[in-house]
Amino acid sequence: MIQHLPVQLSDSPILFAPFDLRGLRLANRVVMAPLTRSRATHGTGAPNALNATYYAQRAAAGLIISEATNISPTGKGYAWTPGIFTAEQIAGWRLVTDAVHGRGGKIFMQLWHVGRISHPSLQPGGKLPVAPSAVRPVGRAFTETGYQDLVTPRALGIEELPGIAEDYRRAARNAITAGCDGVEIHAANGYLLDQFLRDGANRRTDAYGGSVPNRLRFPLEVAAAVADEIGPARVGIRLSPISTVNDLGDSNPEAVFFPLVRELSRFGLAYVHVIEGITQGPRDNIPFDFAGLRRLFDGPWMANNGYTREMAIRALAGGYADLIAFGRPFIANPDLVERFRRNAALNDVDSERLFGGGAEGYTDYPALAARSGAAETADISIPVRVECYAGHRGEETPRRFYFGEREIMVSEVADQWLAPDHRYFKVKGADGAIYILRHDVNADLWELIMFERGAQGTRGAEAITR
Ligand code: 8OZ
Repeated sequence: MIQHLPVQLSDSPILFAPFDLRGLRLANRVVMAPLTRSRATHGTGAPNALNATYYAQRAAAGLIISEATNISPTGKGYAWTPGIFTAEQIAGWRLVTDAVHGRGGKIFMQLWHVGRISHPSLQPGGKLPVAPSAVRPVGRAFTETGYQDLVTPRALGIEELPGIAEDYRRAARNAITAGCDGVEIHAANGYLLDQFLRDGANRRTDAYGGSVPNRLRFPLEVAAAVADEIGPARVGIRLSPISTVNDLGDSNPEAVFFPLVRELSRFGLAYVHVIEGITQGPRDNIPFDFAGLRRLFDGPWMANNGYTREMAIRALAGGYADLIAFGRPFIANPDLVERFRRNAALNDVDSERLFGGGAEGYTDYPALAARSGAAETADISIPVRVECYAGHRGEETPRRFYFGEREIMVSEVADQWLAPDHRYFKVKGADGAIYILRHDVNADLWELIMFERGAQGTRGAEAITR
């Protein structure tokens, strides 16, 4: 029996339209931005089960970009950040990628070398951090014993650069071995590659400093090495042309970033990810032509910095961006996609618990409570692959579905409802559980939105992945 339900439908289908990221199908346009949380295993820098839970909770994002991840011991600049240069770290990341994929998500790893934004206590042998030039940044490093002043770094010799490009290449390979869908090269926020790009930190007089082509050289060599190693379609890059964080700036940002993006456009990369304005800060009234920058790149464009749901819809609908990355909203709202879908209120971030510590302020942010009424009980939203047969009126009816590796045979369609843009199916699985599947008929996207296992009385996403 088919009923029409008064379902509150989304006014923003563009946010939830799938996206083809150079062959990788993303369920929607809402990206989880890279977010440093400093909760990797102490001593080893390997991700752990708590980290896997945190990422799995956020797997309804169209794409997760991992927290910045050290490509080498000298690339590290913050206490308890994860790495991707040891077997233990690769195994730790496998926990994360399996958990994300098990919930139908996709994940890229952000590859990070901090350059001068470090401290001897975080460096192998207590040595000085390295940078393009021996220019001391103003600021403090987050060390295991608290904040300490940044120091004057050691300028890299030209003969050392191929080794660092090789570290990026190996890290990219390791990320793929760990199960990541791709990598994002961190060339933003005043870290090593950004230090080469901008003249506030690059005072070199060799082939890697001075003119704009020289300052682009090392970042482009790294992009080429990583793209060569894992294929350009699995490589994104993050830029922050006018951000002043980590004491970095440039005397003429458009003169640097326009040619850079023009060059990157030749690679066939997965995407360019741009932080507009000052990272975590103001984004308006800043003289930089981001729309002009976007036009120079022939490929997917990801925008970031202080976007709201409405700003994101406008940027996507206007054709400026293909994907929008959300940072702090994703820290506080594991179900951010569902909240955007319902246009629901967002939790606030607990700023005291951003870096270091355990589950508090990390995996304990509440998801929306379930509502009553079949179509409104969407306390989970897991993209699923559904195989159908033609029902008695020729309409598609689920026969079986998969989330991650798990296959559920449908033994009975107990009920179904129609809404203007969606169809809902209440089905009984061969495992005895009741599932509600939602089909977005315009986007041809299926999601599992509700789960009940009668005997145990458990329901929701936790029960499904158990
Ligand atoms: C905040 C705290 C620590 C690191 C960045 C990786 O700015 C970071 C970061 C941000 O890109």
